Amino acid sequence: MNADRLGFAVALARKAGQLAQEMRAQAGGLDYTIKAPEDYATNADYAVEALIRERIAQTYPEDGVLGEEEGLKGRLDGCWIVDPIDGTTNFSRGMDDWGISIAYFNGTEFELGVIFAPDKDLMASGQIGRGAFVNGLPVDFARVHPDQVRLVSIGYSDRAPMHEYTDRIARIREAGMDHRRHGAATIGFLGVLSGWFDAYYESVLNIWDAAAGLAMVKAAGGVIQHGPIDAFVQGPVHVLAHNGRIPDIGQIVSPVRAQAAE
Ligand code: LIP
Repeated sequence: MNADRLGFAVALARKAGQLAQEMRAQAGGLDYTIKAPEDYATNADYAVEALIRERIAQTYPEDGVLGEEEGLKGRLDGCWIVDPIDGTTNFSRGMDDWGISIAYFNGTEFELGVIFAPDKDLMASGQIGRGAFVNGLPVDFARVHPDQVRLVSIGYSDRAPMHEYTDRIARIREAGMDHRRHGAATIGFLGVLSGWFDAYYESVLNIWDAAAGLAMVKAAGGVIQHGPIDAFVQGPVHVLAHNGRIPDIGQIVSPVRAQAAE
């Protein structure tokens, strides 16, 4: 049975978020697996990914799944891209800036995406050609925030040199804008969709952190840029998503890349 993929993903993200919250609330707390100095997973990350894989296999057995914890299983051209818990550090410390990220990649583009932030009770969903929504309300980038100071969400990890990050902040400030960092790409994307931010950028980001957000910002009529898909499925690339109100944002966040693209 092939249900509507977007509706399926929304229901699945909600179920996944509930499981993550329940596991965090259990007596004894979470178990941790250290993957690298700045990178760890909890037993909830693994359990949520297992749940998502199981439900996809039941409903869309022909589809592949590329997940943060277990990699790619099955085909890539018709594949779900899943971050079971994006922002694991925030999640495990009890902060609310984390999300479940589920996207569908049709072999050419990120066709649909869902981000659910359970502690904020925010559900974003979108599909190319059908627009994007946050808690059922259509995303409308034409609605201009009266604040003249543009707000840019930027991600940073130890996968990039520190000076790259501080230089970026300096350029954002020099351009008369302000910035935020949340430690979870899903929150950056959710912020662009919700109107909190005008743009989100991260120079070194994995595909499972970004696929759903990119699909939704594009579906809502925003602008997305990222490294080539071939490179993206192999490892992290740069990612930019914005509402179209800062035409030179690419040059501001990454002058080197913008020049290379000219
Ligand atoms: C996180 C991203 C964040 C990045 C972190 C990490 P995770 O994802 O959402 O933007 O800066 O290094 O990759 O590992 O919590 O799923």
